[in-house]
Parts: sequence; C-alpha cells; structure tokens
Amino acid sequence: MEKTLVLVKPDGVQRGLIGEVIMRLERRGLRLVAAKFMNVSRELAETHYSIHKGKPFYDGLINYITSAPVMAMVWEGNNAIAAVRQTMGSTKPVEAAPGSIRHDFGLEVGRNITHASDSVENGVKEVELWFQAQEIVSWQREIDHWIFE
Ligand code: D4T
Repeated sequence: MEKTLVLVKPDGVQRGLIGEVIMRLERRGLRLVAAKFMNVSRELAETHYSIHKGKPFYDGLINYITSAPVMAMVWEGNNAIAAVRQTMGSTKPVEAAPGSIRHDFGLEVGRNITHASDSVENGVKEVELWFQAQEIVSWQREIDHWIFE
C-alpha cells in the first residue's frame, strides 16, 4: 500500500491548521501510521530539498522549513500519493483547486502550509529520511474494508 510523507509546515502549525489537515486526510479514508511534532534541522531540510539546491527560492525555502516546528506524518492507502496531493492542491495556492487545503488556506507558494510526497518512489525515500522504521505503526482499522476495495 502506498505511503506518503505529509508535513504541516511552520506556517500551518503557527496558524493552528494541524487539526484541519489531519481531519481532511482522516475523512478522506487515509490511514495514519506515524506522526511526530519536531523542529527540522538544517541538515534534514537540505537533504529533503536537495533537488532545489541552487534555485532562487532555495535559501528562503530552507529558512522557512527550519524556522519553527512542523508536524511530520506518514499516511497510507491505495493511491495515497495522488489522493493526498489532490487534497493539498497545487504547489502555488492561487493555482490550487477550490476545496483543496492550499486553496482554502493559502496565498503564497513560500507559505503553502503542507508538503506531500510527489511520487511512490519519493514517498519511500522521504518516509525513510524523516522516520525510523520502528516509528511506523502497522495496523488495521475496523472499517478498512469499507474504504479499501
Ligand atoms: P512541497 O515539496 O513543499 O510539498 O512542494 P511541492 O512538492 O508541491 O512543490 P515543489 O517540490 O516544486 O516545491 C518545493 C517547495 O518550494 C517552494 N517553492 C517552489 C517556492 O518557494 N517557489 C517556487 O517557485 C517553487 C516552484 C514551495 C514548495
């Protein structure tokens, strides 16, 4: 089953949106398997965003993600990558679909509230980067067969 890293970024935490993000993912039917509230080290931020190194927004991005605590989570489900990206909305909040988190709560790309893995492969890599294996909880929900076909 697909797993995706979800971050409620510093702006989302400061604005009290942790519960809103969790509520939407739970309501969608995704299953929470790991969570921790944490400060992000520069080293972790630079590894996570290594693909953007050298881009004009890179320094701002690293400063932003390390500026205050984040809520880091792992969610799983069939098609979890696509489903969670859709629930988050496009990277730029003004291009995000109405009803998505970034549309409903955001304005600026550098304050876009959440992160979610963008491919199955990156989901695996990011979960490994942010969580230790023993922090991932494998469990069954009583209602799983009413959500997962
Ligand atoms: P994250 O990784 O934060 O979920 O964002 P996305 O996966 O949706 O988008 P991304 O990797 O292309 O961008 C990573 C991060 O960089 C910021 N950013 C991006 C920015 O500040 N200015 C920009 O022009 C772009 C493209 C926002 C998200």
